[in-house]
Amino acid sequence: APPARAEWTGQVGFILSAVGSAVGLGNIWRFPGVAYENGGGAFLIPYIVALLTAGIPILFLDYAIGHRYRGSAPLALRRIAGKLGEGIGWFQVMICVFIAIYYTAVLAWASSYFVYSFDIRWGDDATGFFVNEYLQLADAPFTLHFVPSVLIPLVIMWIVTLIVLGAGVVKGVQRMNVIGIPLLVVGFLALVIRALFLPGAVDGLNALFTPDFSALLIPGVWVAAYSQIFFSLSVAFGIMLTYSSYRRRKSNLTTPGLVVAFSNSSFEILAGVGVFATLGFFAHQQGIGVGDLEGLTGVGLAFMTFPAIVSEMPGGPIFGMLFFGSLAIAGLTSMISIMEVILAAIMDKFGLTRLQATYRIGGVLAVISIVLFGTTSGLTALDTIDNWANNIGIVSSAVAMTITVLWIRGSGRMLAGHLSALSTFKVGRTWLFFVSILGPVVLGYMLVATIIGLIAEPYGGYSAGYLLIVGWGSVVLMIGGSLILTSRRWRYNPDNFEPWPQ
Ligand code: LEU
Repeated sequence: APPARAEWTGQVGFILSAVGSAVGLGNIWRFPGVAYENGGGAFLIPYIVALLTAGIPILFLDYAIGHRYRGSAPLALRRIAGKLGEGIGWFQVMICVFIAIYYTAVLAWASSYFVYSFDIRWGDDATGFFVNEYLQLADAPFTLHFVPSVLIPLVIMWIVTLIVLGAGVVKGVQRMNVIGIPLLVVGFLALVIRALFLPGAVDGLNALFTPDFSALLIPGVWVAAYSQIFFSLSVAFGIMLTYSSYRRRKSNLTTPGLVVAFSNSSFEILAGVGVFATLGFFAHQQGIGVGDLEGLTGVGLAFMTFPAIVSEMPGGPIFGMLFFGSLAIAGLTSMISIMEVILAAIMDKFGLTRLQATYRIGGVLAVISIVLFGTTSGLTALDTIDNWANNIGIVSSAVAMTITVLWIRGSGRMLAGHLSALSTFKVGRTWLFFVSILGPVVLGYMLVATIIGLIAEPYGGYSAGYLLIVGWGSVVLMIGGSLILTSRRWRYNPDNFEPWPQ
């Protein structure tokens, strides 16, 4: 028989770990830029709609499947929907493989910049420093020279991640979150409060929160809101499913889910406030409007614009350490959850021990990540893979999972009953409507729109050949990988099993 499944020590350990996964790089560097680009204050409407109609409902679905069928994504989904379900589970694992490889790179940069903040190492030209001295970006992608400034923190981050995972669900993952999350909250609150007292802060907040209601008519704004919610809440690609498979038999499922979802969104909005207050200060320094600043999104915001601001600020080193320290802790606790999806699946299917899975599979991924991102090829591949993994990978996975579990298997009512059995917050028709009707239809539409958009207009101005290999190629590898993994033999019969009634 397979070894007994690990269990969190209780509800608090679970909630902190789930919050640790949800709150990550997505909240601190992705959200503020995405919100700003998609209508500022008006983005909050699609964002809240996406949270309530898809984020929370699919979070509950992940919880119900993971808990009732007690398995990693491929195991639990196989138990509910046979080989098709297993294939979707492995597809979710493959999404995590791709995310893991680049997520650690950003984490490594954040930890370098934490150290660099002590003496503002980047000097007066933050952009030049990041691109030329720190990353040493080559002109063409795919030139492989190791860059020690990135290589060293990258190797350290992989070692830390694998040590935590190797120590197990309770002694590693839970402990890391129980220590990390309070630290993150304190550090980040200090940063936001400081930012609010900077001259010009109010202009920044106005720039973020002044609504542009015409943005609500643009479909792309809605797509951006839904993808942001999935990535940020860690739903629909195996993470919350895996974490809830470690909960005890008698568990309140929906109430902690609401705590996790609202904590994550509060943190996200707080990050928007902190980042934009800081940008307001920067615009004020230069005597321009916030709207005229450049580099407000993605990688540029955190590693070019922010360092430049830190250099101009009284007490800059402390501010920089708080910012990059928060980014690193938030990123590390999320990185661990991404890897746990992969390791749990490998342990379940092939019967490896946790240590074997951690060092073998984790080791291989670490090497790939280090070769790709510890070298001069770095930045370009990262944003391309990020775009395809989120907007195509995660959205497809949500559509495939809801259609299979709810339409093909028709398990909606049973799962609603499972969720409500011991929860103070009961779910019923409204939940079923969101996950089984609105979800697949709206998300399916978004997916088609995104695919057409990506074909019509080359992403980020890259060449078609590059996008074919790196962008679409990633999706082909995800599908291929899941087919191969699904075809392998199980070490222990996965169907020899009784679902948990609560
Ligand atoms: N939810 C995480 C974040 O917002 C990402 C996920 C891939 C673990 O950064």
